[in-house]
Amino acid sequence: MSGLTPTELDEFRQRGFLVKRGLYADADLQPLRVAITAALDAECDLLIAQGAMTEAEACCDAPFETRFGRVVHGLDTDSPAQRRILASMQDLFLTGRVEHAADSVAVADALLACIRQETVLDCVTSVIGEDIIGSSTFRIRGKIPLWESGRDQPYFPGEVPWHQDAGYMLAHCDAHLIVTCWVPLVDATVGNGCMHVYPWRFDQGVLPHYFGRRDRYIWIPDDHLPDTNPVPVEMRAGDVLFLTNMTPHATFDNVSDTTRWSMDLRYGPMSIPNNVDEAPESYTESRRPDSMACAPTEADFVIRDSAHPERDVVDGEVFTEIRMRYARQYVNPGRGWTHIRDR
Ligand SMILES: O=C(O)CCC(=O)C(=O)O
Repeated sequence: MSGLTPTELDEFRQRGFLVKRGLYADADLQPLRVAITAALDAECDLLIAQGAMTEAEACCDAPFETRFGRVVHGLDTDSPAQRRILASMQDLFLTGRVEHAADSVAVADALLACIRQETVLDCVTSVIGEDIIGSSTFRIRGKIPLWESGRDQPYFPGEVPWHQDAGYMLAHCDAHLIVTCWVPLVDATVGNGCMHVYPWRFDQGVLPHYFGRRDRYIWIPDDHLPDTNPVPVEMRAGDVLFLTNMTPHATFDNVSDTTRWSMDLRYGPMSIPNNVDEAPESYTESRRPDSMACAPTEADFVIRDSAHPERDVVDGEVFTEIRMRYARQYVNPGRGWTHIRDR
């Protein structure tokens, strides 16, 4: 049976999270792993050609699970080569703000295939209906072993503190249920930084977030977290964790020797405020926030429009073009969270 069963749907509604095992087969994820590896190869080749890195430091023979962490840890801390590798690999989801050494369409193609995976879309359809907008705030993350948390750069490798995805979106979007699918590309364990969640219904709403961390993440301080126990969610590669935009979640330091690769994908109903077909220039400082897309600095795209299937984005090149249109769109009024020192 495709999609969520009534029991699963009920569980998702009551707890705000649900794990579906094996929605992606290994062969579904492999093209993305290959594209990530090719992107890392290209960055290393460029740095080797510039004399900023040695062949040995590129760790070409290391397996996918360990290579990225070994490359980063093998380079001098905060050296230009280490910063470059981190910045480019952090931007695998393509903001257009980093010039990649590799052809980025390869990653876009593989990622789009994962976003459009039928088994996943069927489950998303069970929650929000069959007409679906892809929110561009999807990410590919490599959480590196033993990365010092809270460094100045907002790099993904360290911990991602407690937050709700709604905390990052504009406030008028709180009324809309947006589904996050968190998918590990390698097995995710407590040791390598799996997801932790608090059971929390969508209608329980947004908790106070603060800013002021060196790594620039916003977060929910401990005394505002739900009065229950968080749940560590260990998963195999290809399992999918479904969350709502209100589910508090976090990931902590990776104390293993593998890099915890994952992707987080976001799906909204067609009724969600979005920027499909909007010119990025229409985002000006004077525009009313409640007329904006939920995440205004990144381009949304149509995943499924049953009345107009020609609008569906199915091609990696088109997908990349849509993303790139928003590469210089920085206007985001935010939601006015408080700095931690003013608490
Ligand atoms: O993958 C991670 O480490 C954190 C992901 C996350 O917090 C999110 O998808 O909102």
